[in-house]
Amino acid sequence: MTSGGQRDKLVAAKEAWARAGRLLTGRPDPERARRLPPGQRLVSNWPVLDLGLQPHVPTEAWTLTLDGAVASPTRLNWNAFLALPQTEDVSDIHCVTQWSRYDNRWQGVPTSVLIDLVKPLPSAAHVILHSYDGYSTNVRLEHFAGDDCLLAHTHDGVPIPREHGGPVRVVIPRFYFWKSAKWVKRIEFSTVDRPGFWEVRGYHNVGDPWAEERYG
Ligand SMILES: Nc1nc2c(c(=O)[nH]1)N[C@H]1C(S)=C(S)[C@@H](COP(=O)(O)O)O[C@H]1N2
Ligand SMILES: [Mo]
Repeated sequence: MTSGGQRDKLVAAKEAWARAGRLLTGRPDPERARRLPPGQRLVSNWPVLDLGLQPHVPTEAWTLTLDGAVASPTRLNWNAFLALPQTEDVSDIHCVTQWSRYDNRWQGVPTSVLIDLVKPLPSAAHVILHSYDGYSTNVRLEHFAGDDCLLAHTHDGVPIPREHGGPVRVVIPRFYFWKSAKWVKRIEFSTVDRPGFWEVRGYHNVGDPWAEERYG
């Protein structure tokens, strides 16, 4: 476990990257002609990135709250979550710190199922994801609803390990991986946008890897 001092250093280093515009190539790929976005390099391992805190959330104690600008706010426990329709999706990971990892096979509940469950109000245009470690990140509702987006409990056939966000993490493949909240505990639907942990520290509000939306 990382100490508070190490954690502050890590966060400060990443903020400095944003100020310096590190890793920007100036050659975006808006047509997504290449599978690997500009400035990324392919890895075969799976790096762990967090704030130095990996919460332990046993499935018996796990709940997911869905609230905010919705008609039917709800809270799911583990069994209720597993009873929802499940999906499988294979996608690539692109982390803003430059690594990409291809062909991740995720299993879990499609975000579209959760959206149908709570029925966002017509005014709800944003989703704020809150996690058990105090992390948060924001995404537009239309992007969160993408057909490759899910709340995953399984990766490549095994339960997502604690360091990678188990028991349940968000997966939003079209954006840099900081948008994919690990250890998710609350999905807040909102009429107003609210930048999350990295977004207030110099990282882009949207985060499209092919547009090199690393910072902004
Ligand atoms: N709850 C939470 N989610 C998080 C983070 C975090 O610190 N806490 N880090 C983000 C960042 S910056 C990245 S790159 C990915 C890393 O996921 P991984 O450790 O499974 O590779 O998780 C994202 N989701
Ligand atoms: Mo990241």
